[in-house]
Amino acid sequence: MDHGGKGGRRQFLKSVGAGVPAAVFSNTRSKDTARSGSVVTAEEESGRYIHIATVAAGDDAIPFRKHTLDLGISETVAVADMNKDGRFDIISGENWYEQGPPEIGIGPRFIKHKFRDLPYTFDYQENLSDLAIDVNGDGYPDIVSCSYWTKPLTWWENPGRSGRPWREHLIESGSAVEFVFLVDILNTGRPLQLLPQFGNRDFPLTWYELAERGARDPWVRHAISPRSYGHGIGVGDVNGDGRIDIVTPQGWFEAPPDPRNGQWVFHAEFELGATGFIHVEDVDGDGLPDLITSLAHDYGIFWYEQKKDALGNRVWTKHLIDNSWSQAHALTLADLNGDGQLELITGKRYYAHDHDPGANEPLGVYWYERMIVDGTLKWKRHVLDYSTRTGDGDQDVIVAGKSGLFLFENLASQR
Ligand SMILES: [Ca+2]
Ligand SMILES: [Ca+2]
Ligand SMILES: [Ca+2]
Ligand SMILES: [Ca+2]
Repeated sequence: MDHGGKGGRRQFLKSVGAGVPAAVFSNTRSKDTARSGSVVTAEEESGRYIHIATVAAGDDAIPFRKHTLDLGISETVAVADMNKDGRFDIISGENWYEQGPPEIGIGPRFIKHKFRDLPYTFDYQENLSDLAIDVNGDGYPDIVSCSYWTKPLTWWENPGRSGRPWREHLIESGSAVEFVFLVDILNTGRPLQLLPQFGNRDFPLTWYELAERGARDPWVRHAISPRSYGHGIGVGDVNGDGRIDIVTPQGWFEAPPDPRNGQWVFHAEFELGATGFIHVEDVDGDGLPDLITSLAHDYGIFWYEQKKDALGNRVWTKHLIDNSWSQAHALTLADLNGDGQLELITGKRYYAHDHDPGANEPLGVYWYERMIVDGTLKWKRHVLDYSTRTGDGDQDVIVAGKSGLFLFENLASQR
Protein backbone atom coordinates (compact mmCIF):
# COMPACT_ATOMS: atom_id res chain seq x y z
CA MET A 1 0.00 0.00 0.00
CA ASP A 2 1.11 3.55 -0.56
CA HIS A 3 -0.64 6.78 0.21
CA GLY A 4 -1.77 7.49 -3.35
CA GLY A 5 -5.30 7.50 -4.61
CA LYS A 6 -7.60 10.07 -6.08
CA GLY A 7 -11.28 10.60 -6.33
CA GLY A 8 -14.03 10.64 -3.78
CA ARG A 9 -15.60 7.65 -2.13
CA ARG A 10 -19.04 8.51 -3.41
CA GLN A 11 -18.38 6.52 -6.56
CA PHE A 12 -17.91 3.37 -4.52
CA LEU A 13 -21.32 3.53 -2.95
CA LYS A 14 -22.95 2.69 -6.24
CA SER A 15 -20.95 -0.41 -6.86
CA VAL A 16 -22.31 -3.84 -6.08
CA GLY A 17 -19.22 -5.94 -6.50
CA ALA A 18 -17.55 -7.77 -3.66
CA GLY A 19 -14.23 -6.90 -2.14
CA VAL A 20 -12.17 -9.18 -0.02
CA PRO A 21 -12.99 -12.30 1.96
CA ALA A 22 -11.95 -11.69 5.52
CA ALA A 23 -14.15 -14.03 7.47
CA VAL A 24 -15.51 -17.50 7.14
CA PHE A 25 -17.83 -18.80 9.77
CA SER A 26 -20.07 -21.68 10.54
CA ASN A 27 -23.22 -20.80 12.41
CA THR A 28 -24.42 -23.90 14.20
CA ARG A 29 -26.83 -22.17 16.52
CA SER A 30 -29.72 -21.31 14.30
CA LYS A 31 -31.83 -24.10 12.84
CA ASP A 32 -33.72 -21.90 10.46
CA THR A 33 -33.64 -22.95 6.83
CA ALA A 34 -35.55 -20.12 5.27
CA ARG A 35 -34.46 -18.98 1.86
CA SER A 36 -34.31 -15.24 2.11
CA GLY A 37 -32.89 -12.66 4.47
CA SER A 38 -33.52 -9.20 5.78
CA VAL A 39 -31.40 -6.39 7.10
CA VAL A 40 -31.97 -3.24 9.07
CA THR A 41 -30.17 -0.25 7.66
CA ALA A 42 -29.71 3.25 8.98
CA GLU A 43 -33.29 3.59 10.17
CA GLU A 44 -32.72 1.24 13.09
CA GLU A 45 -34.17 3.75 15.56
CA SER A 46 -37.48 3.71 13.74
CA GLY A 47 -37.57 -0.07 13.96
CA ARG A 48 -38.10 -0.31 10.25
CA TYR A 49 -36.69 -3.54 8.91
CA ILE A 50 -35.72 -3.35 5.28
CA HIS A 51 -35.95 -6.63 3.47
CA ILE A 52 -33.15 -7.14 1.01
CA ALA A 53 -33.80 -9.50 -1.85
CA THR A 54 -31.17 -12.21 -1.96
CA VAL A 55 -29.43 -13.39 -5.09
CA ALA A 56 -28.31 -16.86 -6.16
CA ALA A 57 -24.57 -17.34 -6.37
CA GLY A 58 -21.91 -20.03 -6.55
CA ASP A 59 -21.94 -22.92 -8.96
CA ASP A 60 -22.92 -26.61 -9.09
CA ALA A 61 -20.15 -27.54 -6.66
CA ILE A 62 -21.49 -25.23 -3.93
CA PRO A 63 -24.50 -23.00 -4.39
CA PHE A 64 -24.53 -19.84 -2.30
CA ARG A 65 -27.00 -17.08 -1.64
CA LYS A 66 -25.75 -13.54 -1.49
CA HIS A 67 -27.09 -11.21 1.20
CA THR A 68 -26.23 -7.56 0.73
CA LEU A 69 -25.76 -6.21 4.25
CA ASP A 70 -24.47 -2.77 3.42
CA LEU A 71 -23.43 -0.84 0.33
CA GLY A 72 -21.36 1.63 2.31
CA ILE A 73 -17.57 1.60 2.28
CA SER A 74 -15.52 -0.64 4.53
CA GLU A 75 -12.18 -2.43 4.29
CA THR A 76 -12.55 -5.48 6.52
CA VAL A 77 -14.98 -7.71 8.38
CA ALA A 78 -14.99 -9.99 11.43
CA VAL A 79 -17.45 -12.37 13.04
CA ALA A 80 -18.12 -12.72 16.79
CA ASP A 81 -21.00 -12.86 19.23
CA MET A 82 -20.80 -9.22 20.27
CA ASN A 83 -23.76 -9.19 22.68
CA LYS A 84 -23.43 -12.73 24.12
CA ASP A 85 -26.84 -13.89 22.94
CA GLY A 86 -25.49 -17.06 21.33
CA ARG A 87 -25.72 -15.82 17.75
CA PHE A 88 -22.76 -14.72 15.69
CA ASP A 89 -22.75 -11.07 14.70
CA ILE A 90 -20.78 -9.27 12.02
CA ILE A 91 -18.38 -6.35 12.59
CA SER A 92 -17.26 -4.17 9.71
CA GLY A 93 -16.04 -0.59 9.64
CA GLU A 94 -18.13 1.76 11.73
CA ASN A 95 -20.88 -0.75 12.39
CA TRP A 96 -21.69 -4.08 13.89
CA TYR A 97 -24.59 -6.08 12.57
CA GLU A 98 -26.55 -7.92 15.23
CA GLN A 99 -27.97 -11.22 14.08
CA GLY A 100 -31.51 -11.41 15.31
CA PRO A 101 -33.65 -14.50 15.80
CA PRO A 102 -34.48 -16.08 12.47
CA GLU A 103 -37.99 -15.58 11.20
CA ILE A 104 -39.79 -18.44 9.54
CA GLY A 105 -39.90 -17.85 5.83
CA ILE A 106 -37.51 -14.94 5.99
CA GLY A 107 -34.30 -16.21 7.57
CA PRO A 108 -31.73 -14.33 9.63
CA ARG A 109 -32.25 -10.67 10.34
CA PHE A 110 -29.47 -8.23 11.01
CA ILE A 111 -29.75 -4.98 12.96
CA LYS A 112 -27.15 -2.41 12.10
CA HIS A 113 -25.49 -0.62 15.04
CA LYS A 114 -23.09 2.22 14.41
CA PHE A 115 -20.55 2.09 17.25
CA ARG A 116 -17.77 4.44 16.16
CA ASP A 117 -16.68 7.14 13.75
CA LEU A 118 -13.68 6.38 11.59
CA PRO A 119 -11.60 8.86 9.59
CA TYR A 120 -11.02 8.53 5.86
CA THR A 121 -7.71 9.07 4.09
CA PHE A 122 -7.70 9.26 0.30
CA ASP A 123 -10.13 6.52 -0.77
CA TYR A 124 -9.62 4.42 2.34
CA GLN A 125 -11.58 4.10 5.50
CA GLU A 126 -8.94 4.11 8.22
CA ASN A 127 -9.70 0.61 9.34
CA LEU A 128 -7.84 -2.11 7.50
CA SER A 129 -8.41 -5.05 9.87
CA ASP A 130 -10.93 -5.88 12.56
CA LEU A 131 -10.20 -8.69 15.02
CA ALA A 132 -12.59 -9.81 17.73
CA ILE A 133 -10.84 -10.66 21.02
CA ASP A 134 -11.86 -10.10 24.64
CA VAL A 135 -9.07 -7.74 25.69
CA ASN A 136 -10.36 -6.73 29.12
CA GLY A 137 -11.69 -10.14 30.11
CA ASP A 138 -15.29 -9.12 30.74
CA GLY A 139 -16.66 -11.78 28.40
CA TYR A 140 -17.61 -9.40 25.62
CA PRO A 141 -15.48 -9.47 22.46
CA ASP A 142 -13.56 -6.24 21.93
CA ILE A 143 -12.29 -5.15 18.53
CA VAL A 144 -8.65 -4.68 17.53
CA SER A 145 -8.36 -2.39 14.51
CA CYS A 146 -5.47 -1.12 12.42
CA SER A 147 -4.78 1.65 9.98
CA TYR A 148 -2.03 2.95 7.73
CA TRP A 149 -2.52 6.50 8.88
CA THR A 150 -3.45 8.29 12.09
CA LYS A 151 -4.18 5.38 14.44
CA PRO A 152 -2.03 2.41 13.41
CA LEU A 153 -3.08 -0.15 16.02
CA THR A 154 -5.85 0.27 18.57
CA TRP A 155 -8.45 -1.74 20.43
CA TRP A 156 -12.05 -0.74 20.97
CA GLU A 157 -13.67 -1.67 24.26
CA ASN A 158 -17.06 -3.30 23.92
CA PRO A 159 -19.34 -1.64 26.53
CA GLY A 160 -21.56 -4.73 26.73
CA ARG A 161 -24.90 -3.86 28.26
CA SER A 162 -23.61 -0.83 30.17
CA GLY A 163 -24.93 1.69 27.66
CA ARG A 164 -21.59 3.52 27.59
CA PRO A 165 -20.03 4.45 24.27
CA TRP A 166 -17.25 2.28 22.86
CA ARG A 167 -13.81 3.48 24.01
CA GLU A 168 -10.72 3.39 21.82
CA HIS A 169 -7.30 2.48 23.31
CA LEU A 170 -3.93 2.78 21.60
CA ILE A 171 -1.80 -0.38 21.26
CA GLU A 172 1.00 0.87 19.01
CA SER A 173 1.71 4.08 17.19
CA GLY A 174 5.28 3.66 15.88
CA SER A 175 4.43 2.35 12.42
CA ALA A 176 1.63 2.15 9.92
CA VAL A 177 -0.14 -1.21 10.05
CA GLU A 178 -1.61 -2.61 6.85
CA PHE A 179 -3.19 -5.66 8.40
CA VAL A 180 -3.08 -7.65 11.61
CA PHE A 181 -3.83 -11.29 12.45
CA LEU A 182 -4.91 -13.20 15.50
CA VAL A 183 -2.31 -15.96 15.73
CA ASP A 184 -1.41 -18.88 17.97
CA ILE A 185 2.22 -18.02 18.67
CA LEU A 186 2.01 -19.69 22.08
CA ASN A 187 0.86 -23.00 20.54
CA THR A 188 -2.14 -23.37 22.82
CA GLY A 189 -4.64 -24.11 20.07
CA ARG A 190 -6.26 -20.69 20.53
CA PRO A 191 -5.20 -17.73 18.37
CA LEU A 192 -5.01 -15.01 21.01
CA GLN A 193 -1.88 -13.10 20.00
CA LEU A 194 -1.63 -10.20 17.55
CA LEU A 195 0.73 -10.24 14.59
CA PRO A 196 0.68 -6.93 12.67
CA GLN A 197 2.20 -6.29 9.29
CA PHE A 198 4.04 -3.03 9.84
CA GLY A 199 4.35 -0.63 6.92
CA ASN A 200 7.59 0.83 8.24
CA ARG A 201 10.46 -1.59 7.57
CA ASP A 202 12.51 0.03 10.30
CA PHE A 203 9.93 -0.94 12.88
CA PRO A 204 10.69 -4.13 14.85
CA LEU A 205 8.77 -7.24 13.85
CA THR A 206 6.66 -7.65 16.98
CA TRP A 207 3.88 -9.87 18.26
CA TYR A 208 1.58 -8.92 21.10
CA GLU A 209 0.32 -11.05 23.94
CA LEU A 210 -2.49 -10.22 26.33
CA ALA A 211 -1.13 -9.33 29.76
CA GLU A 212 -2.48 -10.66 33.03
CA ARG A 213 -5.94 -9.35 33.73
CA GLY A 214 -5.79 -6.03 35.57
CA ALA A 215 -2.39 -5.03 34.18
CA ARG A 216 -2.03 -1.34 33.43
CA ASP A 217 -1.15 -2.04 29.79
CA PRO A 218 -3.15 -5.03 28.55
CA TRP A 219 -0.54 -5.89 25.88
CA VAL A 220 2.94 -7.36 26.29
CA ARG A 221 5.26 -6.71 23.32
CA HIS A 222 7.60 -9.37 21.96
CA ALA A 223 9.99 -8.08 19.27
CA ILE A 224 11.63 -10.94 17.38
CA SER A 225 13.62 -8.83 14.92
CA PRO A 226 14.82 -5.20 14.85
CA ARG A 227 13.11 -4.64 11.50
CA SER A 228 10.12 -5.70 9.44
CA TYR A 229 10.13 -7.50 6.11
CA GLY A 230 7.71 -5.88 3.69
CA HIS A 231 4.19 -6.34 2.37
CA GLY A 232 2.60 -9.54 3.64
CA ILE A 233 2.88 -11.78 6.70
CA GLY A 234 1.62 -15.08 7.99
CA VAL A 235 2.13 -17.89 10.46
CA GLY A 236 2.29 -21.67 10.46
CA ASP A 237 4.54 -24.54 11.36
CA VAL A 238 7.00 -24.40 8.46
CA ASN A 239 9.44 -27.02 9.72
CA GLY A 240 6.94 -29.38 11.30
CA ASP A 241 8.34 -29.25 14.84
CA GLY A 242 4.96 -28.44 16.35
CA ARG A 243 5.73 -24.78 16.98
CA ILE A 244 4.06 -21.99 15.01
CA ASP A 245 6.61 -20.00 12.97
CA ILE A 246 6.29 -16.51 11.46
CA VAL A 247 6.48 -16.14 7.68
CA THR A 248 7.44 -12.92 5.89
CA PRO A 249 7.83 -12.28 2.15
CA GLN A 250 11.62 -12.47 2.53
CA GLY A 251 11.93 -15.57 4.67
CA TRP A 252 10.59 -17.22 7.80
CA PHE A 253 11.38 -17.05 11.48
CA GLU A 254 11.75 -20.39 13.21
CA ALA A 255 10.03 -20.39 16.59
CA PRO A 256 12.24 -21.29 19.55
CA PRO A 257 11.05 -23.66 22.30
CA ASP A 258 10.12 -20.58 24.35
CA PRO A 259 8.48 -18.16 21.92
CA ARG A 260 8.53 -15.36 24.52
CA ASN A 261 12.18 -15.37 25.45
CA GLY A 262 14.03 -17.61 22.99
CA GLN A 263 15.87 -16.55 19.84
CA TRP A 264 13.82 -16.63 16.64
CA VAL A 265 16.09 -17.80 13.80
CA PHE A 266 15.56 -16.22 10.38
CA HIS A 267 15.74 -18.36 7.26
CA ALA A 268 16.06 -16.20 4.11
CA GLU A 269 14.93 -18.98 1.82
CA PHE A 270 12.59 -17.14 -0.57
CA GLU A 271 11.49 -13.80 -2.00
CA LEU A 272 7.72 -13.88 -2.39
CA GLY A 273 7.17 -10.26 -3.49
CA ALA A 274 4.51 -7.91 -2.11
CA THR A 275 2.08 -10.53 -0.88
CA GLY A 276 -1.21 -10.63 0.93
CA PHE A 277 -1.69 -13.14 3.70
CA ILE A 278 0.78 -16.05 3.69
CA HIS A 279 -0.71 -19.40 4.70
CA VAL A 280 1.19 -22.54 5.66
CA GLU A 281 -0.52 -25.70 4.41
CA ASP A 282 0.70 -29.05 3.14
CA VAL A 283 -0.81 -28.56 -0.30
CA ASP A 284 0.36 -31.82 -1.88
CA GLY A 285 0.10 -34.02 1.22
CA ASP A 286 3.74 -35.13 1.24
CA GLY A 287 4.21 -34.20 4.89
CA LEU A 288 6.21 -31.04 4.17
CA PRO A 289 4.34 -27.78 4.84
CA ASP A 290 4.00 -25.52 1.79
CA LEU A 291 3.04 -21.84 1.43
CA ILE A 292 -0.05 -20.32 -0.21
CA THR A 293 -0.06 -16.62 -1.00
CA SER A 294 -0.79 -13.96 -3.62
CA LEU A 295 0.55 -10.73 -5.01
CA ALA A 296 -1.67 -8.25 -3.20
CA HIS A 297 -1.43 -5.44 -5.73
CA ASP A 298 -0.81 -7.36 -8.94
CA TYR A 299 -1.86 -10.52 -10.78
CA GLY A 300 -1.16 -13.90 -9.30
CA ILE A 301 -2.04 -16.46 -6.64
CA PHE A 302 0.67 -19.02 -5.92
CA TRP A 303 1.76 -21.89 -3.79
CA TYR A 304 5.34 -22.61 -2.92
CA GLU A 305 6.20 -26.28 -2.60
CA GLN A 306 8.66 -27.22 0.13
CA LYS A 307 11.12 -29.96 -0.75
CA LYS A 308 14.39 -31.22 0.68
CA ASP A 309 17.51 -31.53 -1.47
CA ALA A 310 20.01 -34.37 -1.21
CA LEU A 311 21.65 -32.67 1.76
CA GLY A 312 18.35 -32.21 3.55
CA ASN A 313 18.15 -28.45 2.93
CA ARG A 314 14.78 -26.88 2.31
CA VAL A 315 14.14 -25.72 -1.26
CA TRP A 316 11.02 -23.94 -2.48
CA THR A 317 9.37 -24.29 -5.89
CA LYS A 318 6.81 -21.72 -7.04
CA HIS A 319 3.56 -22.97 -8.63
CA LEU A 320 0.89 -20.78 -10.17
CA ILE A 321 -2.70 -21.18 -8.94
CA ASP A 322 -4.32 -18.39 -10.99
CA ASN A 323 -3.15 -15.18 -12.66
CA SER A 324 -6.27 -14.27 -14.57
CA TRP A 325 -7.34 -11.47 -12.20
CA SER A 326 -5.48 -9.06 -9.94
CA GLN A 327 -5.51 -7.60 -6.41
CA ALA A 328 -6.04 -10.77 -4.37
CA HIS A 329 -5.09 -8.80 -1.28
CA ALA A 330 -6.50 -11.25 1.25
CA LEU A 331 -6.86 -15.01 1.22
CA THR A 332 -8.28 -17.46 3.68
CA LEU A 333 -8.48 -21.25 3.94
CA ALA A 334 -11.58 -23.16 5.01
CA ASP A 335 -13.25 -26.49 4.33
CA LEU A 336 -16.12 -25.11 2.27
CA ASN A 337 -17.38 -28.37 0.79
CA GLY A 338 -16.91 -30.58 3.85
CA ASP A 339 -14.43 -32.98 2.24
CA GLY A 340 -11.93 -32.57 5.07
CA GLN A 341 -9.52 -30.61 2.90
CA LEU A 342 -9.11 -26.85 3.07
CA GLU A 343 -10.17 -24.77 0.10
CA LEU A 344 -8.65 -21.41 -0.79
CA ILE A 345 -11.05 -18.46 -0.74
CA THR A 346 -10.10 -15.07 -2.10
CA GLY A 347 -11.34 -12.22 -4.21
CA LYS A 348 -10.40 -9.11 -6.06
CA ARG A 349 -10.02 -6.18 -3.70
CA TYR A 350 -11.84 -3.20 -5.14
CA TYR A 351 -9.16 -0.55 -5.59
CA ALA A 352 -6.55 -2.10 -3.32
CA HIS A 353 -4.91 0.81 -5.07
CA ASP A 354 -6.65 2.67 -7.84
CA HIS A 355 -3.50 2.33 -9.98
CA ASP A 356 -2.69 -1.38 -9.53
CA PRO A 357 -2.52 -3.56 -12.64
CA GLY A 358 -6.07 -4.59 -13.51
CA ALA A 359 -7.54 -2.20 -10.95
CA ASN A 360 -10.59 -1.47 -13.10
CA GLU A 361 -11.27 -5.03 -14.17
CA PRO A 362 -14.38 -6.88 -12.95
CA LEU A 363 -14.68 -7.78 -9.28
CA GLY A 364 -15.15 -11.33 -8.12
CA VAL A 365 -15.02 -13.72 -5.21
CA TYR A 366 -13.64 -17.19 -5.85
CA TRP A 367 -12.81 -20.46 -4.17
CA TYR A 368 -10.24 -22.95 -5.34
CA GLU A 369 -10.30 -26.70 -4.91
CA ARG A 370 -7.29 -28.98 -5.12
CA MET A 371 -7.48 -31.95 -7.46
CA ILE A 372 -5.13 -34.30 -9.27
CA VAL A 373 -5.39 -34.02 -13.07
CA ASP A 374 -3.24 -36.41 -15.12
CA GLY A 375 -1.04 -36.98 -12.11
CA THR A 376 -0.53 -33.26 -11.49
CA LEU A 377 -1.93 -31.18 -8.66
CA LYS A 378 -4.24 -28.46 -10.02
CA TRP A 379 -6.41 -25.83 -8.40
CA LYS A 380 -9.90 -25.65 -9.87
CA ARG A 381 -11.45 -22.21 -9.69
CA HIS A 382 -15.09 -21.85 -8.63
CA VAL A 383 -16.92 -18.57 -8.88
CA LEU A 384 -18.65 -17.63 -5.65
CA ASP A 385 -20.95 -15.11 -7.11
CA TYR A 386 -24.38 -13.98 -6.03
CA SER A 387 -26.06 -15.54 -2.96
CA THR A 388 -27.87 -16.09 1.06
CA ARG A 389 -28.69 -17.55 4.83
CA THR A 390 -27.03 -19.13 7.89
CA GLY A 391 -27.60 -21.79 10.51
CA ASP A 392 -26.91 -25.24 9.05
CA GLY A 393 -23.27 -25.77 9.99
CA ASP A 394 -22.02 -25.04 6.48
CA GLN A 395 -19.17 -22.62 6.08
CA ASP A 396 -20.53 -19.28 4.98
CA VAL A 397 -18.35 -16.52 3.59
CA ILE A 398 -18.48 -12.82 4.38
CA VAL A 399 -16.68 -10.24 2.31
CA ALA A 400 -16.22 -6.52 2.78
CA GLY A 401 -14.65 -3.76 0.78
CA LYS A 402 -15.13 -0.35 -0.71
CA SER A 403 -18.04 -1.83 -2.64
CA GLY A 404 -19.96 -3.01 0.42
CA LEU A 405 -20.53 -5.84 2.89
CA PHE A 406 -21.92 -9.18 1.74
CA LEU A 407 -22.77 -12.51 3.32
CA PHE A 408 -22.57 -15.56 1.08
CA GLU A 409 -24.70 -18.29 2.53
CA ASN A 410 -23.45 -21.78 1.80
CA LEU A 411 -26.38 -23.89 0.59
CA ALA A 412 -24.51 -27.18 0.15
CA SER A 413 -26.46 -29.05 2.82
CA GLN A 414 -29.85 -27.90 1.55
CA ARG A 415 -29.74 -29.78 -1.70
CA1 LIG B 1 -24.98 -12.02 18.98
CA1 LIG C 1 -14.26 -7.31 26.49
CA1 LIG D 1 7.89 -24.64 13.62
CA1 LIG E 1 3.89 -30.41 0.91
